[in-house]
Amino acid sequence: MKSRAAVAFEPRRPLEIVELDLEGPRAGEVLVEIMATGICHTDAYTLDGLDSEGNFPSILGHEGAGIVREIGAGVSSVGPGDHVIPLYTPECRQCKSCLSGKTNLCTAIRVTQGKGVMPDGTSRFSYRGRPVFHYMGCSTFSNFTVLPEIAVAKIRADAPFQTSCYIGCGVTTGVGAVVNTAKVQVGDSVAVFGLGGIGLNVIQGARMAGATRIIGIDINPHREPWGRQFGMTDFVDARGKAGSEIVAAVQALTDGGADFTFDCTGNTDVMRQALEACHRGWGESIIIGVAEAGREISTRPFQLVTGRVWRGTAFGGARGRTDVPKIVDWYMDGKISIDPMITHILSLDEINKGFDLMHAGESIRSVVVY
Ligand code: NAD
Ligand code: AHE
Ligand code: ZN
Repeated sequence: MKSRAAVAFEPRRPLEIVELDLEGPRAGEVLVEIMATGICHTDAYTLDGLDSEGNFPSILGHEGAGIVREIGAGVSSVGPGDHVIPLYTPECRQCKSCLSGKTNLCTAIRVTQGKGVMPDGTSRFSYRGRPVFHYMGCSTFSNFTVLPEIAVAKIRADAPFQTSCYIGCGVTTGVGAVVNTAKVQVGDSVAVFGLGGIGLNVIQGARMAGATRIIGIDINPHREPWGRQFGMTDFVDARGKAGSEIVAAVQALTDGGADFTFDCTGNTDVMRQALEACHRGWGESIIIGVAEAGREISTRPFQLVTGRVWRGTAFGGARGRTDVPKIVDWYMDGKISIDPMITHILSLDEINKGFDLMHAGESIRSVVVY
């Protein structure tokens, strides 16, 4: 069949909207009509050539929602007409990681996913007879995509696509980092570095968990009202400040350091600030941001010797097929808010504008509606 898609032919070039060929689902796979997709900073990072797993030409996008249109042999957990969210972190419920109960990082298809192909090693997408790579196992910048059955979460049919797509990455990552990874408790203090599409969800997760002091740090002063809207109690304007000044500002607001800090920037210098801004003896700093290939984190070992913990989280520690439908319920029940964060609705033809808005700091989330 044919599908309209925004193709990343080369790094650092605008996406091109083309009609390409899409093969139907093979055994264990499903064909999904994507109804809406968010644009996450990780898409921009890969398009900018900063991803060590970046494959080109490829169809980016990993924050979608859509409808199953066809299933391959042996598929039993979803059927045509079901509403689903694609999962870049699948949940096979059979691999060592899934069975461990200790992680959401299912390993069933991770190797082929990183190579931009389906689990059988081939791509379903082609353009003018040449294969085009999948991306993060999702490729939601195509109107139709093929996904492994274990990489779709079935969600309720009354959830709007153009907002619930954000649960496919940003919402789950931010809220999940608080509730699943950090396990923030009532009365804790939290500092969030970077108040974009992820950081604001960390803030709303912290408010939901009952954190009393929620500090936001950003180099974009326009993010202050955004943070306050979702529960931030204090703002540190990081413009022109040295890392040590930012750490001192958080320490001053928290009697020595926050119980939990979160990096939502992908900047390794900020990751260090976040670690050093958490409390001596028990503070935990959670890395959410994805840093460009070749970058490394560093700090004095003394920071860890004195009891700070450095951790990371992917997809907010969420087990996709199990947890995503619950997060959709939280949204539909008004426990978490999404609508105000969708600042721009675009057509597929306008998708490059979404990247421009992100880089200019003008959007929280742009969503392409097909
Ligand atoms: P975004 O562009 O919407 O937001 C980034 C924010 O960080 C902006 O508000 C920006 O002004 C701020 N910022 C930039 N440099 C800063 C600095 N030096 N100090 C303080 N603030 C600074 O991006 P996003 O979509 O929120 O994504 C944030 C990061 O999270 C990216 O690195 C993305 O790749 C990553 N991410 C990780 C996961 C995961 O599962 N671990 C999931 C989604 C996104
Ligand atoms: N390909 C990158 C890894 C990027 C990365 O860490 N991705 C996150 C999701 S970001 C969503 O916006 C993730 O899920 N990580 C776990 C995993 O298995 O990739 C690189 O550095 O090579
Ligand atoms: Zn993402």
